[in-house]
Amino acid sequence: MGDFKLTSVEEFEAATARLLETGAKVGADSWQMRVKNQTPHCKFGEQGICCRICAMGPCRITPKAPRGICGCDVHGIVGRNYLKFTAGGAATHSDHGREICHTLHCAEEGGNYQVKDPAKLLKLAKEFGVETEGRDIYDVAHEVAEAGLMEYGKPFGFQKFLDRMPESQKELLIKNELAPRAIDREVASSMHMTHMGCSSKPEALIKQSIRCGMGDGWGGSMMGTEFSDVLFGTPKPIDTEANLGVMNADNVNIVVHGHDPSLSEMICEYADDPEMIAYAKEMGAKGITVSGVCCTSNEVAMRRGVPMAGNFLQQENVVLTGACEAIVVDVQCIFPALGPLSKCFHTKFITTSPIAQMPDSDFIRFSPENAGENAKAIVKMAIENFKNRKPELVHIPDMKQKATVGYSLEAIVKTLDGVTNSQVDVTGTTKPLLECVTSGVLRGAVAMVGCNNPKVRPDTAHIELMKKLIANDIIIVASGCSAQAAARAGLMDKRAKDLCGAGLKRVCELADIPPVLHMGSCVDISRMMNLVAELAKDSGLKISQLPVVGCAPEWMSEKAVSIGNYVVGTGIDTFLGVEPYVSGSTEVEQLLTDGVREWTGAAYTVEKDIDKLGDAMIQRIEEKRAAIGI
Ligand code: MSK
Repeated sequence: MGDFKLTSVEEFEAATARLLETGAKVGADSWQMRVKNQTPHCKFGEQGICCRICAMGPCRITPKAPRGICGCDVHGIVGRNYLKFTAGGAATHSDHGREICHTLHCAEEGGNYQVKDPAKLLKLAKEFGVETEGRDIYDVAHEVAEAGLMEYGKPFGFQKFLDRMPESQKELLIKNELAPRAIDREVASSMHMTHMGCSSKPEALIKQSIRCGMGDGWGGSMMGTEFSDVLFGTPKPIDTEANLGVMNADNVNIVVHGHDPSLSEMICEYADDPEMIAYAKEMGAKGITVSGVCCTSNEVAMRRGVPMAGNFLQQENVVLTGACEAIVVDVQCIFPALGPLSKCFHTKFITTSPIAQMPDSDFIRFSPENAGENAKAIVKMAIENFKNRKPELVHIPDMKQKATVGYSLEAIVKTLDGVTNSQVDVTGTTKPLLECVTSGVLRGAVAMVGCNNPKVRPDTAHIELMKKLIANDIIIVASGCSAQAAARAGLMDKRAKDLCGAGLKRVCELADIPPVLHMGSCVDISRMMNLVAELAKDSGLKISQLPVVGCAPEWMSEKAVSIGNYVVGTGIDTFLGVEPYVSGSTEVEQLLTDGVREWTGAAYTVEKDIDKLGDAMIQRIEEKRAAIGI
């Protein structure tokens, strides 16, 4: 392995401890302190048995009070809470997708936003029935964007992207009333169903939770991904680096954080501008370093190779380095704590979206029309802030790993083409990957996704599970903060092949890939859905028969529940390391861990012990292999 060594969680923690010392010096608050203040958590909330959907309550279910004032029992209350949680997540991802549709609608030749992947645009045009012959590419782009926007409110039919599914899964969903209709309708129906005096039957509430999630995964998120590729390019393998050591003490450091690539792409564009670099030098810096946190980071890493400073629970750490001139955020997963924290340093906390406005921030409203001038203003603001640094507070942990990222579905198909000795013409299909799986060289695949959560020692579950799975010849596709945990540890370095079983190691060598493939941000879990759909179609199997599972071992957000629901709705067994708030209802628990299988072909497993969680996934993969006789 030469000088290659994974970075351990203990090393991550030592770096954080050192940064928290700086924080203590300046009187900064931290999530670690706030977790202590909030522990123990409310038991009613944890079990999902508190109802506050009307003003007769709030009602809490106890042995003495088994029903709320309206008479709703614990199963109805838990089910409603679960559906509301899902609707929050589905609305969030889908609104992100909608913003991207609007951005595409504003794209123009020579404008702030342009079409970077015309081939993908033409493919989408065909799917949406948009005429392309002899038309200007931007006319096509605008009509495709409009067709995408119509998916949010169309009065009839199902989500267009369901046509990408194998017929077997699509039919199963339609039969069980789980096929998503208009995206906004699924969110609105969920809110309607959970209103006082509507649904209290667990089956109905869990079914709608799956359907609402499907509207996200096969609707809003998928549009977020596909239309972003049209605008910013479909990712291809690219080298980058990960962990806090990517920040550079000599440079102006701009950290982008959030989810929407429309902002971060523009910031990167202007940070690379020779005029801006010259200005940074004039201000005493050697250059400009842009790095990222959370999914915005994933977006620009996989398209531009922009380094990843950290994931969700690292967001305060970037400010604690004392070397962050500006942390620029768009939407989702942004701690409001960044405002007061930035005030303890010279850092500018810049919010840009009307969706995510926070106290103690500089609000620079970003829109496709003003993107160029505002991105330039933000970069300038960061440069001019360099002189305000307090050198005695600067400490950037000297830790980073190399990573190869950018494995879109298209890139995976291309990269794995020719790995096998197949005589069949398999170009442009998933057949080489299937052949690796059916021959047993690879035992299967796991989609590792989701956040960090202080309930789990940060990053441990992601990293330990990945190590265990690759040692067992199971290839990983990763996204979101899970992908960043992998990159920071070194699991996206191609040299990590030496940690794999013999089969996966061979595949990594032949295809020249790392064992953990970075598929992008949270909305890009839709790429994984397209991948399994293609695998099922190319193999003639149902999705639920493939030796593939999903896992979110450290999840925390409403979006993660929406994702879990669409992964299960797609027919993929999903393993969680953090309990959803449903333990108060045996009926809801039973439905999620077993009952939904009849409707979708898959179900949830919840296991907090990481080792057992890994064993359970391996066992499920082996069971699926045995069931199809491979
Ligand atoms: S950023 S949703 S903490 S994965 Fe997509 Fe990370 Fe979870 Fe946010």
